[in-house]
Amino acid sequence: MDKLIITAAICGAEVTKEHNPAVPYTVEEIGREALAAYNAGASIIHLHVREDDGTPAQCKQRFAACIAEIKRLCPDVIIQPSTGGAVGMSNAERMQPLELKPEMATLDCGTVNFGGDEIFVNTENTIKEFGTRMIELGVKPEVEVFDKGMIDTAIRLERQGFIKAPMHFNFVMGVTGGIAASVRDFAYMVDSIPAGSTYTATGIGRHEFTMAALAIIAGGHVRVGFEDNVYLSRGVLAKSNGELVEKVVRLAGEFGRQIATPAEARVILGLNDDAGFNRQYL
Ligand code: KMH
Ligand code: ZN
Repeated sequence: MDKLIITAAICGAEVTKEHNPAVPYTVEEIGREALAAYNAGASIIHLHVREDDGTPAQCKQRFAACIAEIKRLCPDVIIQPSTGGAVGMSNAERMQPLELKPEMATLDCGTVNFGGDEIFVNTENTIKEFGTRMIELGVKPEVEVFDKGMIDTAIRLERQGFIKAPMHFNFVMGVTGGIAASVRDFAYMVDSIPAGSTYTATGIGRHEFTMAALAIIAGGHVRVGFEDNVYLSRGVLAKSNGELVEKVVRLAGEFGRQIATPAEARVILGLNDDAGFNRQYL
């Protein structure tokens, strides 16, 4: 079994300091949270950015500033900007961080309800546009799937040349409007991806660590972080993203799964392969 890649989604677009005062907004705070996650064992930082007042941002300049700060503090970590941004952003806004040629970025493979009137829109043409630009710029997509049908979409678009194989998926489970975070549905997702693919499991809210445990056992990888959950355990707020990563490391230790360094994660994900992915640091 491969070593375990831990991704820390340190910031998100929807969670705020009202949910947990440690949620980072400023460049300095984002650097602090990335470092805490990295020191605890994260090899990938999934990155959203904010204005200093917490407003979700997506501009290239803010991403560049945050990436520079993270690289200063943890030079070898893999940085994975979000192209999902926040609900309501235009495609042009969302694509901006790709121009910085990060090693990875998210590629959301379908539209999903986020509860109430919130809809996270990813039409087929959006996915094709983002996928094409990622191929042009040598960015490895993390294929974000909120339901099983999104896996089928990704497989179809890979066959049509909009995504390169082998694909790396992120099963986002337990979002309102998406697939449930159940053992049955986790197994269904794992069984549905093509041979040779890799995957990360993300459980939302109270499902964060149950999905992590399943992925640890099944040979997948794990994402945790304030974007998905702000609690260390029931009713106990995490003091930092580092605490959430530490808990995954403890769970992995109990099951005898070793933790991947960023260099090892690059090998597992094929980031060093001659597939046109960006190897240089920004
Ligand atoms: N904030 C959501 C609208 C991604 O990072 O690609 C989208 C999201 C997915 O978080
Ligand atoms: Zn995200």
